[in-house]
Amino acid sequence: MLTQRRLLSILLAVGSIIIFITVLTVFHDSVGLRAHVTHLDDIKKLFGQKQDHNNNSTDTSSLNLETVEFVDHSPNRDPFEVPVSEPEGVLYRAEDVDKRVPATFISLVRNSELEELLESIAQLEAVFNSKFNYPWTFFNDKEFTEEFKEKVQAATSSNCTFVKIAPEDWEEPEWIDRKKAQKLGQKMREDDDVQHANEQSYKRMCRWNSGKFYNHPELDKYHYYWRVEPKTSYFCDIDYDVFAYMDTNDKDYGFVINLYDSPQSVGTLWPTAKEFFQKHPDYVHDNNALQWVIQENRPYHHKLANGYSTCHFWSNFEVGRLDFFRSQAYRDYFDYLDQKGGFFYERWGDAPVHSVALAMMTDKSRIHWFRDIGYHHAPYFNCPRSDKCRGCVPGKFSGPSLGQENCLQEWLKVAGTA
Ligand SMILES: Nc1nc2c(ncn2[C@@H]2O[C@H](COP(=O)(O)OP(=O)(O)OP(=O)(O)O)[C@@H](O)[C@H]2O)c(=O)[nH]1
Ligand SMILES: [Mg+2]
Repeated sequence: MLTQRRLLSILLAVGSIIIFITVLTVFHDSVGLRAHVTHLDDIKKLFGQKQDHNNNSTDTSSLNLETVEFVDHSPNRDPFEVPVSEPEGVLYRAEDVDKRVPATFISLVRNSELEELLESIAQLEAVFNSKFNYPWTFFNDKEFTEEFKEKVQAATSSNCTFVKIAPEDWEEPEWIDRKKAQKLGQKMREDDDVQHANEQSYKRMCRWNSGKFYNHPELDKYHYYWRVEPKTSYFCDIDYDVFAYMDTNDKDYGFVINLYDSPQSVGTLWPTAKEFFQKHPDYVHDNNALQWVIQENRPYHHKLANGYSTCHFWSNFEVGRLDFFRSQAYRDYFDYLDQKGGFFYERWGDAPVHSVALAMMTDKSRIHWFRDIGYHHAPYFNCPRSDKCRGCVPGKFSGPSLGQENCLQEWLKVAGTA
């Protein structure tokens, strides 16, 4: 009897343990499931979407790119009034030869701009590159002349490479109606006074800078580029390796000037980009700078550009990580825009095209304002308050009538000063 009772108690105890373990497992699973669902909910809230990974199509009708909540990171003081020094963190110097990264200056330039280009090269060599010896790569849709090559090579002790762009990378793709493009460009120039709108070569230049340069085999060996134009000035000594700074700090892009664009030139750029991001919400970065893209401080711009602030990084200066542009995401983005024809039927500039992509597809902390690099391309300046600079007025952005074109405050509001 005693033995039977003991057996019964043992069975009861074992049963209880089994029930306890089963309950615990179900509870654990349900907690796990809840966490998972919450995570999905968060993602959906962020993108306002339903994803179907099985057939690779995405119902994104409610992807919200119209409004965004953001934390205001505006600096306390006008950044143009603040003394400027080198960026924080580890900086590599001329003597750190083993810290050089694969990088090149690039310049798309015409033979006729030789003298103005030599000016730019001389200044950049003086303030930076005579210390670091990064190579130069020059691109042209025509053959460079011997005189051009000789004089340019004589302006630097670094290696220079001269590249002729293939016609298929330069000219209109076959789906573009050139007559229509010419007509629309003429109209945009006459009716809206959009500069260069009637110039075929300008539009080709913008398209090449938007979607072609990074694919050129001559750049395959490089990770970073620094774009240089003729008729530009560099006012400040740069005593650290800018490319190594980009690399060490995981930066995708560096700019000096942040501007509003001519809204007529990009009338359908943002609606087209939005369409693209609706189709590829997975390309939209969580820590994006959407607010900078859609802010409405200049209602006229916002209206004519159909919801785009027109703010952009002025791309005649840019230091960029080539793999950002070589990524599948950027390639898909460019191809989508290219198919829509806006490089020729409007006058989409490479600056807003790069800028919208960067704002949406990378972490905004990977975009750096080189506040310490003094720069001028008419009619705008970046002139730091620093004893490393000379030849420009500290804090000056432009002549008096163009101050409203500065969008830097809007960028800093969204991204801070890092
Ligand atoms: N090879 C070549 N280079 C070009 C052509 N069009 C423009 N570029 C170059 O592309 C860059 C941008 O052209 P710019 O004419 O300076 O354009 P922008 O800066 O918007 O206009 P500006 O205010 O006049 O300087 C410059 O480095 C030019 O030399 C072209 O048809 N062929
Ligand atoms: Mg220029």
